[in-house]
Amino acid sequence: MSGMTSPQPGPAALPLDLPGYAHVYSGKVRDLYAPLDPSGAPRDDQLLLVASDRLSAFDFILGTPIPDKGAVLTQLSLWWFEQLEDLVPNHVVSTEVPAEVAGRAVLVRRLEMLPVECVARAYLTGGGLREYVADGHVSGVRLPDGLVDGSRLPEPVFTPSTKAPVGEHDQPMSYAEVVAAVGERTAQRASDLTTRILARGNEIAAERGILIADTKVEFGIDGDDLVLADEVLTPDSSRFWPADQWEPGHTQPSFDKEFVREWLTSPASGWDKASGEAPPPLPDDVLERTRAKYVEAYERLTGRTFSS
Ligand code: Q0N
Repeated sequence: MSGMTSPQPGPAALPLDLPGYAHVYSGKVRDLYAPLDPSGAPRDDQLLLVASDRLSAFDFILGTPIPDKGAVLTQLSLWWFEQLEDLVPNHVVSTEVPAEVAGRAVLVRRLEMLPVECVARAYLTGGGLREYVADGHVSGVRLPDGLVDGSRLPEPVFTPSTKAPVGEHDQPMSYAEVVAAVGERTAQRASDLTTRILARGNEIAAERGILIADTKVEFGIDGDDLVLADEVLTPDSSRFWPADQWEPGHTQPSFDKEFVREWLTSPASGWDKASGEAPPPLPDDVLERTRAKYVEAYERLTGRTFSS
């Protein structure tokens, strides 16, 4: 399946016209802009990271944006950066951003990014479960016998993957491949930090009724330091599960996408995910209930009220 493309490989939306910024990159959900210096040239030391309201489901970017999703995830990520400050430095420079992207953008330090998606798993599901079923290991780590979909692992495991271009899927990397890409010392620090970020995240989230099954983080290098970049411990970068519904042995409901997945796979949507066709627009009630789940995750985790 390597190199197989998704139905929507290209940018999902036109870049914004932000005065004082030049568009540099669009991912599935986030866009990057470079601030322009007084001469009009793009600065090489900073980026504006803008979170959109786009939602991906079944490998499609849905045509219906979720109101406030970009702001909720940006505010959640900023809160996590603070909770993690004693563990790892982060790329945030300022939350003073253009009015058009208020609340959903951050000015960040431009770093030399590691060419590795740093993933850690605290519970077994998805690709990790498939590896375990095949030979009892995930990412080279032997796990106990008898684990099932949703089982909690004895401790978080580092399961790195490649950074695939938009439209392709990340592929698992062995630890040896990470070492070959970034060197032994950086690989060891990235592995250690990634598992500690997930462990800290779960200590905090468990008190608030949320389990974080796994997470993907990105690091950049600044001199001798590894710096946490991108977004951290959001529902887009992590699998959030409602703790009170956790029941190993089957696929766990997703904290945020449950209503979307349920509706898209129900006869009511008239959509067949095997058809290759784009999913239909979401009905208002599914949209509103999904927005409410993002806000609920933010409010439960942070103890703050979300205001748009
Ligand atoms: C960053 N991307 C693009 C290439 C593009 N702080 C940062 N400094 C430098 N770069 C980035 C950040 C952040 N955050 C660049 N995303 C984040 C995404 N990659 C994807 C793979 O292809």
